[in-house]
Amino acid sequence: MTVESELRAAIAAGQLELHYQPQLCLDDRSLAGMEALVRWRHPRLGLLAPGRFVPLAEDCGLIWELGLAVMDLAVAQLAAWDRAGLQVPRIAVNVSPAQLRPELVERIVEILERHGIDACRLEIELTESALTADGPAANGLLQALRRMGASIAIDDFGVGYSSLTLLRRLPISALKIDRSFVAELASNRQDAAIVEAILRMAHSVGLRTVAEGVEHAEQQAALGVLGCQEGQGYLFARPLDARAASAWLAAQC
Ligand code: G
Ligand code: G
Ligand code: MN
Ligand code: NA
Repeated sequence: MTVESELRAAIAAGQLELHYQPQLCLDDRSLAGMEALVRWRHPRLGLLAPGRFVPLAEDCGLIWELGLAVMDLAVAQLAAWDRAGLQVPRIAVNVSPAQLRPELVERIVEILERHGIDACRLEIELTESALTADGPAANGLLQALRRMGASIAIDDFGVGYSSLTLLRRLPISALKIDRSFVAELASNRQDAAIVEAILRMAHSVGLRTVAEGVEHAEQQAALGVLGCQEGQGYLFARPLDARAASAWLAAQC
């Protein structure tokens, strides 16, 4: 079997699973949302990280099916947490450039309705490359997602191109500052200056800010001083499987 047909069969067989990483409000450590991160529970190779199969799915066109499976699992998990009385304001789902087809909006609406989840609790994470590759077409689709009620975050912000143009042109709700800028935030004055500039710019145009890769209390403190609203990283929690994420949530209450 080729890897492609193996992945196609794996999606159908339910071998994809999601892990979840909390995103916290930095002022009071309350939960802002959970980011869903896909893994492939491979029968022989064990648990595979997205880097092992997402690029392949993008190349062979399977990313459409994979993306819908991920969206369904993520929204279903949010509904399950609701039923369990575990409060999760928002679920963030990564979406690849190749998923930005017009039908995406109706498919997401169908998934949300089937699970009884309001669109305002869905955040779609897109990389800058997703937005630069296909400017005008992506813009129309993003407008439709916003009208539907979902929010849109730019992932890995700062490592791509034409960041400032994107902010002006596209209906973005939030910026996720790439973890490479956060890594030495507390010790490198240049990185601190870059993060400060990103935050000032983002807030001045009304964008919410999320810092990625927060690993140390010093980073959290520096981000708090600079006014970053949310943080995500090993300091708070690693990506957790559904069971561990539910236990983590239960421990927060
Ligand atoms: O979980 P991990 O740290 O291995 O994630 C690595 C990368 O894989 C992340 O940067 C994320 O953007 C990407 N990724 C994770 N889950 C998904 C997904 O469901 N769809 C897409 N397109 N990318 C994902
Ligand atoms: O979508 P994105 O590329 O941002 O996916 C998040 C990735 O970052 C996941 O692969 C996750 O495992 C990883 N990650 C999450 N928190 C941390 C952290 O604190 N430090 C580092 N180095 N990686 C992290
Ligand atoms: Mn992401
Ligand atoms: Na990221």
